[in-house]
Amino acid sequence: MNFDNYKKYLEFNDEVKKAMEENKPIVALESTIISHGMPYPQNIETAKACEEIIRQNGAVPATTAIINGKIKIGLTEEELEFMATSKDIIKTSRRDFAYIVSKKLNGATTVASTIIAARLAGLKIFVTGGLGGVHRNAEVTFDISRDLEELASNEIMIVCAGCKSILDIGLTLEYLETKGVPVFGYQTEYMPAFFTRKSDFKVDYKINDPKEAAEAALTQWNLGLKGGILLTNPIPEKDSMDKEKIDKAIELALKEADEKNIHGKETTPFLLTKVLEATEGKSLEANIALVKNNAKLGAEVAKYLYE
Ligand code: PSU
Ligand code: MN
Repeated sequence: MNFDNYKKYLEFNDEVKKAMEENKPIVALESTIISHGMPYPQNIETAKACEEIIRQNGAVPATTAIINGKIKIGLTEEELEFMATSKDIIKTSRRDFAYIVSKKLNGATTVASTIIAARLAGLKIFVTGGLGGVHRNAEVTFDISRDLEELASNEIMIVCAGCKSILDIGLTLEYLETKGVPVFGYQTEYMPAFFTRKSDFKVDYKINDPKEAAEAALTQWNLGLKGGILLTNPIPEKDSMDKEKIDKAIELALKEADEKNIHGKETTPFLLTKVLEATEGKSLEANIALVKNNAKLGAEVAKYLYE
Protein backbone atom coordinates (compact mmCIF):
# COMPACT_ATOMS: atom_id res chain seq x y z
CA MET A 1 0.00 0.00 0.00
CA ASN A 2 1.47 3.33 -1.03
CA PHE A 3 0.14 6.02 1.25
CA ASP A 4 1.35 8.72 -1.13
CA ASN A 5 -1.28 7.56 -3.60
CA TYR A 6 -3.67 10.28 -2.59
CA LYS A 7 -1.40 12.99 -3.97
CA LYS A 8 -2.35 12.23 -7.55
CA TYR A 9 -5.93 13.32 -6.80
CA LEU A 10 -4.95 16.76 -5.50
CA GLU A 11 -4.46 19.95 -7.47
CA PHE A 12 -3.24 23.20 -5.92
CA ASN A 13 -3.66 26.60 -7.53
CA ASP A 14 -0.51 28.70 -8.00
CA GLU A 15 -1.20 30.95 -5.05
CA VAL A 16 -1.57 28.04 -2.61
CA LYS A 17 1.39 26.17 -4.07
CA LYS A 18 3.59 29.19 -3.49
CA ALA A 19 2.24 29.72 0.02
CA MET A 20 3.08 26.12 0.89
CA GLU A 21 6.63 26.45 -0.37
CA GLU A 22 7.06 29.58 1.72
CA ASN A 23 5.24 28.16 4.76
CA LYS A 24 2.78 31.04 4.71
CA PRO A 25 -0.49 30.79 6.65
CA ILE A 26 -3.27 29.24 4.56
CA VAL A 27 -6.98 29.38 5.32
CA ALA A 28 -9.31 26.80 3.77
CA LEU A 29 -12.82 27.74 2.62
CA GLU A 30 -15.73 25.46 1.68
CA SER A 31 -17.69 25.54 -1.58
CA THR A 32 -21.14 24.22 -0.64
CA ILE A 33 -21.90 27.69 0.67
CA ILE A 34 -21.15 28.91 -2.89
CA SER A 35 -22.96 26.21 -4.89
CA HIS A 36 -25.87 25.39 -2.57
CA GLY A 37 -25.90 27.93 0.25
CA MET A 38 -26.35 31.27 -1.51
CA PRO A 39 -27.96 32.47 -4.76
CA TYR A 40 -26.01 33.93 -7.69
CA PRO A 41 -24.46 36.52 -7.87
CA GLN A 42 -24.16 37.04 -4.11
CA ASN A 43 -22.44 33.66 -3.82
CA ILE A 44 -19.53 34.58 -6.10
CA GLU A 45 -19.25 38.10 -4.72
CA THR A 46 -19.05 36.75 -1.18
CA ALA A 47 -16.57 34.03 -2.10
CA LYS A 48 -14.27 36.55 -3.76
CA ALA A 49 -14.66 39.07 -0.95
CA CYS A 50 -13.74 36.46 1.67
CA GLU A 51 -10.65 35.44 -0.25
CA GLU A 52 -9.63 39.09 -0.49
CA ILE A 53 -10.18 39.69 3.23
CA ILE A 54 -7.96 36.71 4.00
CA ARG A 55 -5.21 38.14 1.78
CA GLN A 56 -5.53 41.59 3.32
CA ASN A 57 -5.05 40.02 6.73
CA GLY A 58 -1.82 38.31 5.83
CA ALA A 59 -2.91 34.79 4.88
CA VAL A 60 -3.66 32.89 1.68
CA PRO A 61 -7.16 31.59 0.86
CA ALA A 62 -7.69 28.00 -0.33
CA THR A 63 -11.26 27.39 -1.43
CA THR A 64 -11.77 23.66 -1.90
CA ALA A 65 -13.95 21.79 -4.40
CA ILE A 66 -13.93 18.72 -6.62
CA ILE A 67 -13.85 19.61 -10.31
CA ASN A 68 -13.73 16.85 -12.93
CA GLY A 69 -12.68 14.50 -10.17
CA LYS A 70 -9.70 16.63 -9.10
CA ILE A 71 -9.59 17.68 -5.46
CA LYS A 72 -8.87 21.37 -5.81
CA ILE A 73 -7.01 23.20 -3.07
CA GLY A 74 -7.46 26.81 -4.09
CA LEU A 75 -9.59 27.74 -7.10
CA THR A 76 -8.87 29.97 -10.07
CA GLU A 77 -11.36 32.74 -10.85
CA GLU A 78 -12.95 30.64 -13.59
CA GLU A 79 -13.31 27.71 -11.21
CA LEU A 80 -14.94 29.92 -8.59
CA GLU A 81 -17.34 31.19 -11.25
CA PHE A 82 -18.08 27.59 -12.27
CA MET A 83 -18.87 26.60 -8.67
CA ALA A 84 -21.17 29.63 -8.40
CA THR A 85 -23.13 29.07 -11.60
CA SER A 86 -23.15 25.42 -12.67
CA LYS A 87 -26.20 23.30 -11.88
CA ASP A 88 -24.06 20.22 -12.28
CA ILE A 89 -22.48 20.20 -8.84
CA ILE A 90 -23.16 17.58 -6.20
CA LYS A 91 -23.27 18.46 -2.52
CA THR A 92 -20.38 16.33 -1.31
CA SER A 93 -20.11 14.84 2.14
CA ARG A 94 -17.71 12.07 3.19
CA ARG A 95 -19.79 9.26 1.70
CA ASP A 96 -19.91 11.01 -1.71
CA PHE A 97 -16.26 12.02 -1.81
CA ALA A 98 -14.46 9.04 -3.36
CA TYR A 99 -17.27 8.26 -5.80
CA ILE A 100 -17.25 11.81 -7.16
CA VAL A 101 -13.47 11.75 -7.50
CA SER A 102 -13.41 8.33 -9.17
CA LYS A 103 -16.22 9.22 -11.61
CA LYS A 104 -14.58 12.57 -12.41
CA LEU A 105 -17.68 14.49 -11.35
CA ASN A 106 -18.04 17.94 -9.77
CA GLY A 107 -18.61 18.32 -6.06
CA ALA A 108 -19.09 21.23 -3.71
CA THR A 109 -17.40 20.56 -0.39
CA THR A 110 -19.42 20.86 2.82
CA VAL A 111 -17.73 21.45 6.14
CA ALA A 112 -17.23 17.68 6.43
CA SER A 113 -15.57 17.25 3.05
CA THR A 114 -13.60 20.49 3.28
CA ILE A 115 -12.05 18.99 6.40
CA ILE A 116 -11.15 15.89 4.36
CA ALA A 117 -9.58 18.01 1.61
CA ALA A 118 -7.79 20.18 4.17
CA ARG A 119 -6.33 17.12 5.89
CA LEU A 120 -5.03 15.73 2.59
CA ALA A 121 -3.38 19.09 1.89
CA GLY A 122 -2.10 19.54 5.44
CA LEU A 123 -4.11 22.70 6.20
CA LYS A 124 -4.89 23.63 9.79
CA ILE A 125 -7.67 26.18 9.74
CA PHE A 126 -10.88 26.58 7.86
CA VAL A 127 -13.40 29.40 7.74
CA THR A 128 -17.11 29.09 7.02
CA GLY A 129 -20.49 30.59 7.90
CA GLY A 130 -22.31 27.94 9.87
CA LEU A 131 -21.49 24.44 11.02
CA GLY A 132 -23.89 21.57 10.35
CA GLY A 133 -25.08 19.79 13.47
CA VAL A 134 -27.76 17.80 15.21
CA HIS A 135 -31.09 18.62 13.60
CA ARG A 136 -34.18 19.30 15.64
CA ASN A 137 -36.10 16.09 16.12
CA ALA A 138 -32.93 14.07 15.46
CA GLU A 139 -34.04 11.57 18.08
CA VAL A 140 -36.62 10.50 15.48
CA THR A 141 -34.92 11.30 12.16
CA PHE A 142 -31.31 10.41 13.13
CA ASP A 143 -30.29 13.51 11.14
CA ILE A 144 -26.89 14.48 12.48
CA SER A 145 -24.51 16.23 10.10
CA ARG A 146 -21.29 14.46 9.20
CA ASP A 147 -19.63 17.83 9.91
CA LEU A 148 -19.47 17.00 13.62
CA GLU A 149 -17.78 13.62 13.25
CA GLU A 150 -15.27 14.97 10.76
CA LEU A 151 -14.45 17.93 13.00
CA ALA A 152 -13.98 15.58 15.95
CA SER A 153 -11.56 13.30 14.17
CA ASN A 154 -9.20 15.71 12.39
CA GLU A 155 -6.64 18.26 13.51
CA ILE A 156 -8.33 21.37 12.27
CA MET A 157 -9.75 24.58 13.67
CA ILE A 158 -13.04 25.79 12.25
CA VAL A 159 -14.07 29.42 12.52
CA CYS A 160 -17.83 29.86 12.16
CA ALA A 161 -20.70 31.95 13.51
CA GLY A 162 -22.11 29.04 15.51
CA CYS A 163 -24.94 27.10 13.97
CA LYS A 164 -28.37 28.14 12.80
CA SER A 165 -31.31 27.38 14.99
CA ILE A 166 -32.71 25.27 12.15
CA LEU A 167 -30.59 22.86 14.21
CA ASP A 168 -30.87 21.88 17.85
CA ILE A 169 -28.00 23.95 19.24
CA GLY A 170 -28.12 22.29 22.66
CA LEU A 171 -27.90 18.77 21.24
CA THR A 172 -25.15 19.86 18.85
CA LEU A 173 -23.10 21.06 21.81
CA GLU A 174 -23.78 17.79 23.68
CA TYR A 175 -22.57 15.84 20.69
CA LEU A 176 -19.40 17.92 20.45
CA GLU A 177 -18.77 17.38 24.14
CA THR A 178 -19.06 13.61 23.76
CA LYS A 179 -16.62 13.73 20.88
CA GLY A 180 -14.21 15.94 22.81
CA VAL A 181 -14.34 19.03 20.62
CA PRO A 182 -13.65 22.24 22.55
CA VAL A 183 -16.07 25.03 21.65
CA PHE A 184 -14.55 28.49 22.03
CA GLY A 185 -16.39 31.79 21.86
CA TYR A 186 -14.51 34.71 20.37
CA GLN A 187 -14.94 37.51 22.90
CA THR A 188 -18.16 35.94 24.07
CA GLU A 189 -19.34 33.45 26.67
CA TYR A 190 -22.34 32.39 24.64
CA MET A 191 -22.63 30.10 21.67
CA PRO A 192 -23.60 32.38 18.76
CA ALA A 193 -26.74 31.39 16.82
CA PHE A 194 -25.57 32.48 13.38
CA PHE A 195 -28.07 35.31 12.65
CA THR A 196 -27.97 36.47 16.25
CA ARG A 197 -25.02 36.96 18.57
CA LYS A 198 -26.24 34.73 21.34
CA SER A 199 -28.02 31.46 21.90
CA ASP A 200 -29.20 30.23 25.30
CA PHE A 201 -26.10 28.05 25.59
CA LYS A 202 -22.64 28.85 26.88
CA VAL A 203 -19.45 27.99 25.03
CA ASP A 204 -16.76 26.06 26.89
CA TYR A 205 -14.31 28.96 27.01
CA LYS A 206 -14.23 32.59 26.04
CA ILE A 207 -11.21 33.46 23.88
CA ASN A 208 -10.02 37.04 23.91
CA ASP A 209 -7.64 37.31 20.97
CA PRO A 210 -6.46 35.35 17.91
CA LYS A 211 -3.18 34.32 19.52
CA GLU A 212 -4.99 32.69 22.43
CA ALA A 213 -7.09 30.65 20.00
CA ALA A 214 -4.04 29.46 18.08
CA GLU A 215 -2.15 28.57 21.27
CA ALA A 216 -5.05 26.46 22.54
CA ALA A 217 -5.18 24.59 19.23
CA LEU A 218 -1.42 24.01 19.02
CA THR A 219 -1.36 22.79 22.62
CA GLN A 220 -4.16 20.32 21.91
CA TRP A 221 -2.27 18.93 18.93
CA ASN A 222 1.12 18.93 20.65
CA LEU A 223 -0.43 16.86 23.41
CA GLY A 224 -1.57 14.30 20.88
CA LEU A 225 -5.21 15.04 21.60
CA LYS A 226 -5.67 15.08 17.87
CA GLY A 227 -9.25 16.24 17.11
CA GLY A 228 -10.62 19.57 15.94
CA ILE A 229 -11.49 22.83 17.63
CA LEU A 230 -14.50 25.04 17.06
CA LEU A 231 -13.97 28.78 17.29
CA THR A 232 -17.32 30.52 17.19
CA ASN A 233 -17.44 34.17 16.22
CA PRO A 234 -20.66 36.12 16.75
CA ILE A 235 -22.13 38.07 13.83
CA PRO A 236 -21.21 41.79 14.14
CA GLU A 237 -23.79 43.71 16.18
CA LYS A 238 -24.78 45.98 13.28
CA ASP A 239 -25.55 43.02 11.02
CA SER A 240 -27.34 40.80 13.52
CA MET A 241 -31.02 40.08 13.04
CA ASP A 242 -34.08 40.44 15.15
CA LYS A 243 -34.41 37.18 17.09
CA GLU A 244 -38.18 36.98 16.87
CA LYS A 245 -38.21 37.52 13.13
CA ILE A 246 -35.60 34.91 12.44
CA ASP A 247 -37.19 32.41 14.84
CA LYS A 248 -40.49 32.82 13.00
CA ALA A 249 -38.86 32.31 9.61
CA ILE A 250 -37.15 29.16 10.89
CA GLU A 251 -40.39 27.78 12.35
CA LEU A 252 -42.12 28.29 9.00
CA ALA A 253 -39.26 26.66 7.12
CA LEU A 254 -39.24 23.64 9.44
CA LYS A 255 -43.01 23.25 9.09
CA GLU A 256 -42.82 23.36 5.31
CA ALA A 257 -39.93 20.86 5.24
CA ASP A 258 -42.04 18.51 7.34
CA GLU A 259 -45.14 18.92 5.14
CA LYS A 260 -43.12 18.33 1.99
CA ASN A 261 -41.35 15.37 3.58
CA ILE A 262 -37.90 16.83 2.85
CA HIS A 263 -35.14 14.70 4.31
CA GLY A 264 -31.52 13.61 4.00
CA LYS A 265 -29.01 15.89 2.29
CA GLU A 266 -31.82 18.10 0.92
CA THR A 267 -32.87 19.24 4.39
CA THR A 268 -30.21 21.88 5.06
CA PRO A 269 -30.30 23.56 1.60
CA PHE A 270 -34.13 23.52 1.68
CA LEU A 271 -34.26 25.20 5.10
CA LEU A 272 -31.64 27.78 4.10
CA THR A 273 -33.60 28.75 0.99
CA LYS A 274 -36.90 28.99 2.86
CA VAL A 275 -35.42 31.15 5.62
CA LEU A 276 -34.01 33.44 2.97
CA GLU A 277 -37.41 33.77 1.26
CA ALA A 278 -39.24 34.35 4.53
CA THR A 279 -36.91 37.18 5.52
CA GLU A 280 -36.98 38.78 2.06
CA GLY A 281 -33.25 38.51 1.63
CA LYS A 282 -32.37 40.04 5.02
CA SER A 283 -30.92 36.73 6.14
CA LEU A 284 -28.68 36.67 3.07
CA GLU A 285 -27.22 40.06 4.00
CA ALA A 286 -26.56 38.82 7.51
CA ASN A 287 -25.03 35.63 6.16
CA ILE A 288 -22.65 37.58 3.92
CA ALA A 289 -21.61 39.88 6.75
CA LEU A 290 -20.84 37.06 9.16
CA VAL A 291 -18.80 35.02 6.69
CA LYS A 292 -16.64 38.06 5.97
CA ASN A 293 -16.23 38.63 9.68
CA ASN A 294 -15.12 35.00 10.07
CA ALA A 295 -12.66 35.29 7.18
CA LYS A 296 -10.89 38.13 8.98
CA LEU A 297 -10.66 36.25 12.26
CA GLY A 298 -9.55 33.07 10.48
CA ALA A 299 -6.66 34.87 8.82
CA GLU A 300 -5.63 36.47 12.10
CA VAL A 301 -5.57 33.12 13.90
CA ALA A 302 -3.83 31.40 10.97
CA LYS A 303 -0.78 33.64 11.34
CA TYR A 304 -0.11 32.24 14.82
CA LEU A 305 -0.80 28.65 13.75
CA TYR A 306 1.93 28.86 11.13
CA GLU A 307 4.57 30.58 13.24
N1 PSU B 1 -25.22 26.03 7.29
C1 PSU B 1 -25.29 27.23 6.73
N2 PSU B 1 -24.92 27.40 5.43
C2 PSU B 1 -24.47 26.36 4.67
C3 PSU B 1 -24.38 25.07 5.29
C4 PSU B 1 -24.76 24.95 6.59
O1 PSU B 1 -25.67 28.17 7.39
O2 PSU B 1 -24.15 26.55 3.49
C5 PSU B 1 -23.84 23.91 4.51
C6 PSU B 1 -22.37 23.65 4.91
O3 PSU B 1 -21.65 23.25 3.77
C7 PSU B 1 -22.51 22.48 5.88
C8 PSU B 1 -23.64 21.72 5.26
O4 PSU B 1 -21.33 21.71 5.99
O5 PSU B 1 -24.55 22.73 4.82
C9 PSU B 1 -24.30 20.76 6.22
O6 PSU B 1 -25.20 19.97 5.53
P1 PSU B 1 -25.86 18.70 6.26
O7 PSU B 1 -26.75 19.26 7.31
O8 PSU B 1 -26.61 17.99 5.15
O9 PSU B 1 -24.74 17.88 6.79
MN1 MN C 1 -28.20 15.29 7.38
